[in-house]
Amino acid sequence: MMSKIALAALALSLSSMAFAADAEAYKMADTDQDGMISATEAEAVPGLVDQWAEIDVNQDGQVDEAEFAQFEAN
Ligand SMILES: [Ca+2]
Repeated sequence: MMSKIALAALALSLSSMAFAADAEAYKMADTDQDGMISATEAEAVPGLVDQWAEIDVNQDGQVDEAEFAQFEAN
């Protein structure tokens, strides 16, 4: 039986692994490395263009890392 502390530590390490994977995917998608994913860059990411209007929460025509993390979480 795992202690609550061990479970909490496990949950924390799993969530930071998921975050690292998101950050890696984000870097891959940001082909010009300007820190934002443009609509053009999004065309290379499966599913991203389809959900663009929902993902681009602030409607600035770019997807930032927080918006992308939300997309990855769905
Ligand atoms: Ca970019």
